Amino acid sequence: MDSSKVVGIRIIRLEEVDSTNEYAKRIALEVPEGTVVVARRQSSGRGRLGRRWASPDGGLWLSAILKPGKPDPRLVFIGGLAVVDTLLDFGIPGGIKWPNDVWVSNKKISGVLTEGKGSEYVILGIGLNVNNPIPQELGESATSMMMELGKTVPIERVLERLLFHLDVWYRIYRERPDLLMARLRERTFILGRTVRITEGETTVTGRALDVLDDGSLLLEVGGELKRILYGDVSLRPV
Ligand code: BT5
Repeated sequence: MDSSKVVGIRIIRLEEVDSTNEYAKRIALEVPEGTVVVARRQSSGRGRLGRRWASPDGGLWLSAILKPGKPDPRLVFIGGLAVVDTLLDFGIPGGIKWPNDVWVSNKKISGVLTEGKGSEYVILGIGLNVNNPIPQELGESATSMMMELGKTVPIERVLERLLFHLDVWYRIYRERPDLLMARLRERTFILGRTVRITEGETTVTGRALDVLDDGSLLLEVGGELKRILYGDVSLRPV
């Protein structure tokens, strides 16, 4: 076994939990870095800003406890890149919608939620639709691996591949963050496109030019350059 492996050194499996992120926060200080919490279903799965994340049986809902020593907005990209690589292992091409979504065929298949406590830990939460039904209220906006492939997918194998890729990307992040950012730019499908970014009450529309080294998005708005640190991106309907 590779002794330098970090993510997935210990896996805590739960039948049901409120949220794997919440569970991970409760144990973060007592467990070694790389511990992963995975649940068959979540009763209160969450997205950003307290939004609901549908987490029925059949999907992959997990949180990895990382201790990188400091908060860093780029940590969320580890999740997105690992999901894209995992999907590719199953023949599904996907792309990252900065900062935290993975999309396939113009639909959301995965979301990443990072939450931290100062320099103590960062929880990297990942939701990936595998064989689970997509709730009606999400309509055409979401997809699953099963829907893309037209057959059920062995979820244990998906978990194994995802943990493998998370471990690889976490190590790349620590040793060569420039390589992480280079791959992120390749995988971010919004670059070059006109996007609308909403953060709270503020909305700005412009052309996404680049993801900068610190993880922020460079936007061209009416001939001016703007750096966006955080927000919800939607592609402008054409
Ligand atoms: C996210 O938030 O995309 C981050 C989702 C993180 C979920 C994981 S599951 C394991 C861990 N434990 C948790 O409690 N959370 C993490 P955001 O960008 O805010 O997107 C939320 C929006 O995605 C919702 O408002 C819905 O529109 C949509 N959505 C909800 N459930 C979905 C699903 N299963 N598949 C696709 N889209 C979904």
